[in-house]
Amino acid sequence: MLILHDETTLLHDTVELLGAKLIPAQESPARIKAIVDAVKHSGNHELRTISASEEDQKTTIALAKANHKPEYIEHIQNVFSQWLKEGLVEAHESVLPECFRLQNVANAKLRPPKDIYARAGYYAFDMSTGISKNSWQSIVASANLAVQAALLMAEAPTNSKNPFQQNSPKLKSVLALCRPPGHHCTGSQAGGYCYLNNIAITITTFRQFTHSQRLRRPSNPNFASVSTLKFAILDLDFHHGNGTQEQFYMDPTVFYTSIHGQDEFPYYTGAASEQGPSNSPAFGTNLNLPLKTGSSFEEYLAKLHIALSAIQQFGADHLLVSLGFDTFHTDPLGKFQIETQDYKVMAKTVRAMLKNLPAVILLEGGYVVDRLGENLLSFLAGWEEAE
Ligand code: OKS
Ligand code: ZN
Repeated sequence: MLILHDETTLLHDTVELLGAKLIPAQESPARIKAIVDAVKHSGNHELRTISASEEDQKTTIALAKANHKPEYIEHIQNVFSQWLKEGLVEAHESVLPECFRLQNVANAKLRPPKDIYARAGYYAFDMSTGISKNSWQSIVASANLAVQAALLMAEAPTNSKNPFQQNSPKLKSVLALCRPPGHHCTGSQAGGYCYLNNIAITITTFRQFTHSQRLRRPSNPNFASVSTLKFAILDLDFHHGNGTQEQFYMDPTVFYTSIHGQDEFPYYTGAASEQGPSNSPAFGTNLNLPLKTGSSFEEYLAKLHIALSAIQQFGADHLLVSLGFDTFHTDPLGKFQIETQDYKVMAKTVRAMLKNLPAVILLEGGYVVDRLGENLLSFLAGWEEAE
């Protein structure tokens, strides 16, 4: 497997609220270090360590603006230095929200507070998304890994019978070691350790840079006959990807399916009833498969088959995987009974059922740091066995 990594993703280092205590965030730099060490040690994969140039950073931020409000992006980028200047935070500390956005306020136009202290709560929905001195650099580096993964795959053959792509090199899959993760944050709120939606940014990149998309301009005589790219998102993290679901809820060209802990974080989304807007072409392009606390791998596999059949039926051009290892049986933030060898079966099942789909795999959660490496290697072994 080609694996993309950027050392800048290690800089983000923050705290979160757990019960009554502030603790070092469980989404830590050590997670990526452990994975990189294991990958290097195995010698089985091509680890490509990249560094986002200024040009890459600009492109990534421009692509992020298709999925997030510009003022939200500006806030995430600048809040730490603004708080530092005002003496609200020390250099080694993190920005955390105080007062969250009110919902359904009658007769009031909801707008960002003028107070920079208050604004942290306007642009977040929980207290697990602290912002440290170098967080922004890591957030952009993480999203850039997603962009670079998409750019590599945009050159690869797709199902769209694009004449331009027939002689392109065949890259079937790529894994990006994104950190921070992305599937929880919405267009204007950080949450669940997520700041920019890496999956959404991948899709924007494909739409912008795939050759077939250029064919879709009305000036092209083949315009009407060239179909729109379709994407399938398979969210294997323990938690429901509320941010990703929201980004594509109205979009009939993107199918989102997720297997996740029922009634777990982020608590308000992830029900099977969320199928897309009724009476719209996007109805049926959202498939939530919640699983009870303590579910076994057999129960997980049954849901996985449902998700994969639905993706087959949808007929996507690209597969995007939100890969989390917080489904592991000892994970502090997950409650499934999944073990290391199960990830091999899981990945093999996915790849066997979706063999022809070019795939971008992005890292999301997983917090048992000293088992992350072996769990990822197990997943990749199964994936490559079926590829
Ligand atoms: C407690 C932790 C809240 C975030 C849990 C979910 C993070 C995750 N403050 N999402 O996929 O792994
Ligand atoms: Zn998770």
